[in-house]
Amino acid sequence: MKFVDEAKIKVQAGDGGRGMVSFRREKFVPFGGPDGGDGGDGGSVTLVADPGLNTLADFRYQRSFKARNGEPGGSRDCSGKGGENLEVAVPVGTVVYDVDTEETLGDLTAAGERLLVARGGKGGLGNQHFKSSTNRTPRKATPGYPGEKRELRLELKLLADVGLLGLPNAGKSTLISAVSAARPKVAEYPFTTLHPNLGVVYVGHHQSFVMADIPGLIEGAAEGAGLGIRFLKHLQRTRLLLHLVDIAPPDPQSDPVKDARSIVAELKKFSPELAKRERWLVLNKIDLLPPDEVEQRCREIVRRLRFKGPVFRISGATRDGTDALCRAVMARLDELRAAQPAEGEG
Ligand SMILES: Nc1nc2c(ncn2[C@@H]2O[C@H](COP(=O)(O)OP(=O)(O)OP(=O)(O)O)[C@@H](O)[C@H]2O)c(=O)[nH]1
Ligand SMILES: [Mg+2]
Repeated sequence: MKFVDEAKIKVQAGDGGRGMVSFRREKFVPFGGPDGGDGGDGGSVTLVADPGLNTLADFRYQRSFKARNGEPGGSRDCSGKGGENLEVAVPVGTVVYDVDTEETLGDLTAAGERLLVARGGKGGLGNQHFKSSTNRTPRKATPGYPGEKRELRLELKLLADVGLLGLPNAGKSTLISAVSAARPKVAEYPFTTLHPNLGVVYVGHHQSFVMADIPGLIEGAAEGAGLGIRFLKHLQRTRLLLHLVDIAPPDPQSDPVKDARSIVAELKKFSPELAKRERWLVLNKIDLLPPDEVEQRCREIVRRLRFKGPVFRISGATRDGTDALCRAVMARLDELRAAQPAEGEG
């Protein structure tokens, strides 16, 4: 099970400008010395870790990056202008490999961290460097060196920001399918999901978060019932948990409140720390009941659970309420990040 996002890009640094051959031409100075300037250095390409990004998806559209060449040297000892460097923003956590050598070039783990991936070519030397006691009129200058070129493979291990918790059939996989490009299997029997799935949820243009769908939990999971609680480890680095509760379970004997409590009990057995993580209640499948009944059941569930945190009413199937939920999650994640940056964030 691998949660990686990958992209291949080409980077090319600028070539150095060539050196100039030129001689001083001044009134009353018949034989001016050499005054050809050096060429400018080519621009380099540097990757910069940007905490505002969390996917490599943008590299599907732009795959090649080239920095500017240096300008050639001029007369009168004028050096050519250096080519501008090019910075390419990548998400924090990106590991960079050279495609040809399979060598790891670096691992951008902290916001603002930089990695030079293609060095600009040095500019050539102007003829002023070649004068000597025996050669006062050198006609020699050197061309600039070519910039480095590389093909890179970028790899990003996705870390989930938000985890979905709930009984089997609560609708976790349906929700992640509704709000992200992840397409886990959805079915009306319990334990459809056998391994975690991650999805990137886009909110607006440049914002997104990563949601993790894990297999359903049941009472006794800590003792191995159902699929057990081992998948909870995938939620350990999340900042927020969404606890999905089916408000209209098909079995009339089942009690959503009791079920919700048992999930929290299993969570505590797995990790008291994870049990203290911020957890929102997401009452799902509201499309199955008339609005007044939804209202009444939701109120009762919240009251009996004595739940104090944010409560959302949604339908993963019709997507009713899912936008509002995702926007609220994004806003909360921004707040949490600003208050306490995770390792690797600035
Ligand atoms: N009417 C309705 N049905 C839903 C909704 N969400 C999920 N379902 C149905 O509920 C059943 C279970 O959905 P899943 O998304 O597979 O549930 P899950 O929580 O991922 O279940 P496990 O993977 O087994 O833990 C499927 O038959 C879904 O079609 C909803 O909002 N409304
Ligand atoms: Mg599922």
